[in-house]
Amino acid sequence: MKDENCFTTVEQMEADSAKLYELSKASGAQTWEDRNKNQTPHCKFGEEGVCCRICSMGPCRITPKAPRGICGADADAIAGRNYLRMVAGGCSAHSDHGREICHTLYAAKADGYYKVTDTVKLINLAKEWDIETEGRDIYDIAHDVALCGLNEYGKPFGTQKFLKRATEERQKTWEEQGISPRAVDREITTAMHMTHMGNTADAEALVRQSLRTGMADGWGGSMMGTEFTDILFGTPSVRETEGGLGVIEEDMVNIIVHGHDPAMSEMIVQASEHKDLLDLARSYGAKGINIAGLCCTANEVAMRHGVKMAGNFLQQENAILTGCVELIAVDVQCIFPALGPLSECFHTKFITTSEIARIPGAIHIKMEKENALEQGRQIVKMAVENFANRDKNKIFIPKTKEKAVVGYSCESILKQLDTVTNSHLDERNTYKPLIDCVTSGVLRGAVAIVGCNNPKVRPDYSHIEIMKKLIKNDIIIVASGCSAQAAAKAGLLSKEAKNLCGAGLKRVCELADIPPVLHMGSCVDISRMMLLATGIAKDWGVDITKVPVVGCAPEWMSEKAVSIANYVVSTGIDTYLGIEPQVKGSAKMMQLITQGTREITGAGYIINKDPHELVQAMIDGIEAKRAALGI
Ligand code: SF4
Ligand code: MSK
Repeated sequence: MKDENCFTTVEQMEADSAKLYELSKASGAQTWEDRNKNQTPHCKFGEEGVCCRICSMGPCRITPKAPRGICGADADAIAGRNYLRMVAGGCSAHSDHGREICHTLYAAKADGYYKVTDTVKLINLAKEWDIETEGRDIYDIAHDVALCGLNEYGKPFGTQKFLKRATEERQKTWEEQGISPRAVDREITTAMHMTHMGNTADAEALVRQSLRTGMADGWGGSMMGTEFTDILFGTPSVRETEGGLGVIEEDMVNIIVHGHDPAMSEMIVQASEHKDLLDLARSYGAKGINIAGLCCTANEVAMRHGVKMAGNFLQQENAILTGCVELIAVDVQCIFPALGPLSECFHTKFITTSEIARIPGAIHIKMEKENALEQGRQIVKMAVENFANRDKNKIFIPKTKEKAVVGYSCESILKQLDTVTNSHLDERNTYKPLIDCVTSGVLRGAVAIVGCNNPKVRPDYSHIEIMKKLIKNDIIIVASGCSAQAAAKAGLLSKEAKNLCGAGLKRVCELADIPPVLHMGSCVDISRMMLLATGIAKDWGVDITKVPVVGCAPEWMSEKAVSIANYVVSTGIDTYLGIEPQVKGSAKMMQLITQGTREITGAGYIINKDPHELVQAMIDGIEAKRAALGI
């Protein structure tokens, strides 16, 4: 059984990256490390959120000597507008992804490439949305559900249907505070309109719209993205895989899938199992076809097929630098434009597949729902035929990889909890066993750790340090996105990681047969975490703000993360950030996001760039919630 010294450390990961970086120079490659040097120090006005370029009288920058822009907007207005625009950008990305999945479900047919896999989930959702199910063909139901979902993006009246899943207390708070989101597109448009020149200059109003726009993401677009993906490709179930650059195989054709929307990667995974393509790979001297993932596409296919995870956000270039990636196929979001020129330094073919993400230097194969599998085959064939073009002098695959258990959807968690309560039938399909562990003190609480990497902090270090300290303190973790992959690389998604836990969490891991860090999926799957927290609050019978559960994004970088943080706070969950939101130039905005939202939603941000201080603040926050509950 592995002990503390046997898991891959951040130092080992850094040594791998350093070696790859060094070798990259011989290939004429440039990586984020080079560009980061060129970009630092960053512009102070941008970093503090007090540069406005919303109209062409500007850009206006706020200084003590020039406290207002030409139109009279002050630092609070400018930082607030920039912040809301980040939320709108993030909400639009998640929600357009969710909408695309709705369209994929709408196009699903019994003899098509996209089919309904989880019929139970489909029928449950149809019933939730008052769509007739009795005696109807499953695809007729699917089309009605998809249409109903699509309507959530642009309906003229009413609020998001999924809000009804929340606790009554949350629904009441959202309604009273005026942050229940209407149609997804409406909230994004309102955010853009409010921040147009000559509109809202009041920071609090901008923060309120940030909360509502974030809600349109988490309880709208993202939640639909998750539900519809499960219906199409199956609700994730527990399965084993591996994580780390060592999953790239020297003697196989390696294809990397990267991005977020699994419609493309699902077809590539299917095609890679076709006998004729495997035979073709063998005919080129390869032992087979190895698919590995990056970023959230990795999470999607790992949870449903056990596909291995090559790495997270700041490792996307490293994968190509191994010299053994025949092809990298991307869909949407978090894809470095640098992959175009970088792949040209190697034999790697770089394929874009979405009109949303067109990148110079890529071969563009627009995925069409009617031809999706043929296109998946075309991509796999291209990779196989490229195997012979490897340059043997450019090969270096780090050996580091760890075992990982993935696929903890809410359904999987409930199922796992049932295994420990088989004698208490009244406690089946509930979170009560988990709640009992928390109230008895065996577990102190739970943390949802999410988000990206960011060169502003030591990549992966914050994720891994924070997770290790939490599990040592008997705090269970749910993780998604690139945070989950950081955990995978460090072995924290393996069952052996129980040896890094405090006695209470170790016992829970043994009884429930789970790792201490539960992989819940991709960025849109943070909606699963909202439903998990909601389920716990309902089963416990306390307000969600009182449950000893907090959220954490130690290394976040994207607009999507700002949107997520807004819906997590709106859901009543304190959110600990390791990167400062770019509003520091406004004391009022800093007050609003850390304290002001507590008056509106009962939760706010705690910000600290030092991971050790941040994790201690989390532990203190969880203990304070326990004390308030009298446990
Ligand atoms: Fe300057 Fe106002 Fe225009 Fe912004 S909106 S660029 S602060 S004049
Ligand atoms: S992929 S949004 S870098 S978590 Fe979802 Fe990772 Fe952040 Fe993209």
